Amino acid sequence: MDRRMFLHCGASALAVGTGLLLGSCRRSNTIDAAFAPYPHDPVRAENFTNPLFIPGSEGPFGVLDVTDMPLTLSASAATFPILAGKASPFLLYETSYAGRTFQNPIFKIKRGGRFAATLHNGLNEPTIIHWHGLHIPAKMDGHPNDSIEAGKNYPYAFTVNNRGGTYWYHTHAEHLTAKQAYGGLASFFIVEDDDDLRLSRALDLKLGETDLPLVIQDKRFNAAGELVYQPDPVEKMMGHLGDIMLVNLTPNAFLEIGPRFYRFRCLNGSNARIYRLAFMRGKQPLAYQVIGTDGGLLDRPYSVKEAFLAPGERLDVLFDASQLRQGETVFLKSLAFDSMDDESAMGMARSNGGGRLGDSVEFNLLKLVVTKTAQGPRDVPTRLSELKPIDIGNATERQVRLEMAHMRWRINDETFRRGVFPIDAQRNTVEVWDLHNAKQSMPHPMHMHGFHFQVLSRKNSPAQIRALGVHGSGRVVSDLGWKDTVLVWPGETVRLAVDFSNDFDGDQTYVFHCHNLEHEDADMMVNMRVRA
Ligand SMILES: [Cu+2]
Repeated sequence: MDRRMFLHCGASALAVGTGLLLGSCRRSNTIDAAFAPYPHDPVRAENFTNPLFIPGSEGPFGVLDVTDMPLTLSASAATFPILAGKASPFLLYETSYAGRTFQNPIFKIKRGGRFAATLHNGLNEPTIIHWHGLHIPAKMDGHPNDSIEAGKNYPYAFTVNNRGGTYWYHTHAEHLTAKQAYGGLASFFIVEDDDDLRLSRALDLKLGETDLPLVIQDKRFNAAGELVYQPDPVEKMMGHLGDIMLVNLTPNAFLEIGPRFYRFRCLNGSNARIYRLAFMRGKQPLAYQVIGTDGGLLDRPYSVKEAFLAPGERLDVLFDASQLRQGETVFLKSLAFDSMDDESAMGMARSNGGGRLGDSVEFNLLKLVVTKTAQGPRDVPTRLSELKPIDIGNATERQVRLEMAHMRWRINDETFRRGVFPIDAQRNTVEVWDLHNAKQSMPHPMHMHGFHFQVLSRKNSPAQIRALGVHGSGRVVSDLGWKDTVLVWPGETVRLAVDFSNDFDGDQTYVFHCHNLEHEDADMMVNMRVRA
């Protein structure tokens, strides 16, 4: 028994002894070795027979231009057919406009436009919406303290000054985020600016046709095809993994494409699963170009063959299907990787409804088949946008430790408490943060509300991250550009710069938290106050 195994079993025995955790001391690779096919199993390519759900101009994920157009958004319980048309309990944001109704509308807005919406809580428990990635006053941000009771309304009104890009919105109710987001309360918020329009024109990209938002999620269903969320104590601590992969809520999805460029705006909308995204022609990974991250377009396209995407993060990519023959098939996959969960001191492999699909299994997300013939422009612009580095000349340094103590994940020894401000910053100052993840830990996707940051470097990264470095600073492609969520692996130190400039009235209290939603709900979150 090696040291790590010993830690596992020791910690498990301790956990069982204290009644906090139940389970055995298996390692994740033991579980994966037992992988067996099941209905909708994403490992089997032949299962991919469902047309990908494409956002239209109404209905589920309908695209709604909300520039200067107030609306009412109601969060409510509904049913939604996901598996083979079987109705499943689901939570939806609903709105209507000009005779059209929308469920989980994809909001589209021009940079500088005014957004106004009243959230109506039609659930039987508190909720609130967080506009993930938007630079808006704290009162508009969906702080968990602002959760509203059932039947109540919350007014939102703000100007969207963010760069063009792929943002999103989702529930942020205190201790209920994981359950409600998993249940369905999430969609895209797309901001358009001149850089975006220029790219769309250059490659003749159209939202809903050749420019496709793809929300990637893993979920579990019962035998009746109903969505199930019943995390056990281990999953509450490690994060909840599903075994059926949904892209735009389609299990085993395929998309018919033509020999041209496609823009895929990938959003990891999963509670806890990390994806290692690659486009595979058989066993051959095809290069694709990363053009944007959380906060919009990069300075130029970066050609890669794979990239990690953690919960909350976005990766905007161009895929060139002109390299494929008619009838040829390519899979967007998540490649196998070391989840590093078992570095954690309490060391339980994440169980998974029988342990069918762990991170060391390679599986498919979306099948692309070339059936169309229409070609498109071939010249990807060499310049996409301008990225101004944050001036860190006078920056204040801040150390942020991520670790577990007394069976809880903590940020600088803190868990979330109202009225306590472990991160207290000053408006119009620049800070440089070192996010240190403990060696005995698991990967934590850390999300900052209200402000975007720039990743400066990665140190002590695990080999699977070092191998993907695109700069001497150890950064990987998903670190480039403006970020609101960054994945910090066990033992790693991620250095970032953040500029707290804002012109909002008074002190602003946001949160900084882990976007593994089970971690968030277990209070791996702190108030982040920016004093006026
Ligand atoms: Cu975490």
